[in-house]
Amino acid sequence: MDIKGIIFDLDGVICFTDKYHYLAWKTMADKYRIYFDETINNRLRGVGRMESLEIILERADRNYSRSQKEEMAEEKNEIYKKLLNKMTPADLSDEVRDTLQELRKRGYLLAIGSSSKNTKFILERIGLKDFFDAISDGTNISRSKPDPEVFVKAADFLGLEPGECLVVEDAVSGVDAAISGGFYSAGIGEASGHLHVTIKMSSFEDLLDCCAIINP
Ligand code: B16
Ligand code: MG
Repeated sequence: MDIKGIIFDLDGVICFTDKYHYLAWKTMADKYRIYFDETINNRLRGVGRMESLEIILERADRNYSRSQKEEMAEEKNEIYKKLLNKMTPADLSDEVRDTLQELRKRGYLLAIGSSSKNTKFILERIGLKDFFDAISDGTNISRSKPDPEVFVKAADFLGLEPGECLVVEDAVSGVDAAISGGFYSAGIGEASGHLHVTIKMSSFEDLLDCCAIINP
């Protein structure tokens, strides 16, 4: 393997906005009396906003029109953004900050590959607005993970081929996307249990040892 670039998922890898996604969807689902719990929430990891709403609506006992669905997704996003507003650079762990800085020192190109349309706002809140060499997010894709589009664009923005990049993911849908796009993958959390993930990580700083083994 000759890894030149590392593409990081955002939610669940760089920061823990996943808890805010859950709270926001739960508030929306309760309002419409739709059953929603953490197990259903896990299926939303890495999945785009409207696709996430469709998964939640599997438990609804009525149909909603396109415009009603757009309104529901917007309501969720407003609640989510209020929660994001409370984030500060203290929400970026020392472990993630130090590991990113060390990877940069070692000469890797670093990018974000996130399905979220709120990516730039979140990076600004946690003090990483200008840190990455490229950002590919929900605003520049038309297909959500497990489609590889978000990572293919990230590699393209870095000027690299997929086979020169390692994708770091917490979601099974994200590892599926990386594999189908021809990327190496590193899984953390739920994604570390993926059968075909290239590297299984138990913590973010594991990346330092993994990269030293891959590119000695
Ligand atoms: P937004 P990631 C994903 O981010 C989240 O995991 C997923 O739960 C969310 O629905 C999606 O972003 C869209 O987010 O509503 O902010 O556009 O894991 O790809 O960084
Ligand atoms: Mg994620």
